[in-house]
Amino acid sequence: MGYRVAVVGATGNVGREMLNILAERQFPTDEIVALASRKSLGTEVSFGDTTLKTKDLDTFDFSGWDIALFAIGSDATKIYAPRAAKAGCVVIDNSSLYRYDPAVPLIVPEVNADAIEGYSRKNIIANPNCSTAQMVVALKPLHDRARIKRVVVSTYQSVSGAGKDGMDELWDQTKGMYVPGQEKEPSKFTKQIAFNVIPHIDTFLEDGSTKEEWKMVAETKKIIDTSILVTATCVRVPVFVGHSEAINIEFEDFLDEDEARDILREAPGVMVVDKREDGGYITPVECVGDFATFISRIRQDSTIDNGLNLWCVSDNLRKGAALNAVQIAEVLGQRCLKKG
Ligand code: 11C
Repeated sequence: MGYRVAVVGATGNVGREMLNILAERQFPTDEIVALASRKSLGTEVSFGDTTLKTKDLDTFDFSGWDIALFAIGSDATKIYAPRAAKAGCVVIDNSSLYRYDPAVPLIVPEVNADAIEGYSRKNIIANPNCSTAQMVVALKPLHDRARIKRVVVSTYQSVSGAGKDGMDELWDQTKGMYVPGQEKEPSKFTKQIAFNVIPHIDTFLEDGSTKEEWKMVAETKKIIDTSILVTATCVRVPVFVGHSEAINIEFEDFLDEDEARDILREAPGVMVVDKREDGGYITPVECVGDFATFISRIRQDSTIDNGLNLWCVSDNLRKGAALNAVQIAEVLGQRCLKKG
């Protein structure tokens, strides 16, 4: 006995990963449907050893379906998520549309699973931005021990965060560097991404920060603790999958680097790889396809009284999106829903 599950946006980077992870983790499904926009109708997507043909989201009736994992943009989510929720299907939404709504829980299961109880107010649960998800997994156990005052984070975000078009642009532009006549001008990104880095993700805000940076601030507060101050610089790098973050943390209480390492070794969802030698740390290519948030380079920041630095890497399509959504579905199943 299991649930009737819909994956909405099943042909995109995140939708495909959702199907992979539901199958990998043997999520209890009685029935699964892959939904997409009309232009992708009939496209085949994998679910474990089987293949699903996508159906039309626009005409789909969510009545009798238990859970819908949404991986479409905010504009389309605004139309279809309320429709599903109203039909009694719990929406787990990967867009930013509902994240800051006080009536919608924003969940990272390792950090604030208890907040899921609030889902019934709208029948919607929000999934955080990928850069936030991996960071809060690392921060929460340290906050519980020594109370975080302030976080300074710089991100190194892969092009898959910008969808398949972002990946294609990096691939085509890189090839175009070597093949005369195949040069590719930037279109998805604002500047050349091949052999370059771009300090700009999402739109600019009035204070000079970007929306991506603002999301890391607002979401960390909502998920862990409103008192934590966060300042972020988000940067796109020519990596296909895997976001990296250099995180500087200032605590209220002193936290020794060895104790921090021990705490993180025990923390759910975290894998510590931290040897002070060549290669004794994790890089994005090594995290692809993995469930964990990897922490390396844990060290004291001697420029302040209670400071630590660390390096945090995770598969942005997994912990940053699809895995976190499936983990939310697991918690929902265990705590809130009856199996069909
Ligand atoms: C990126 N983090 O890497 C973004 C993608 O708010 O869910 C996810 C945007 C979001 O471009």
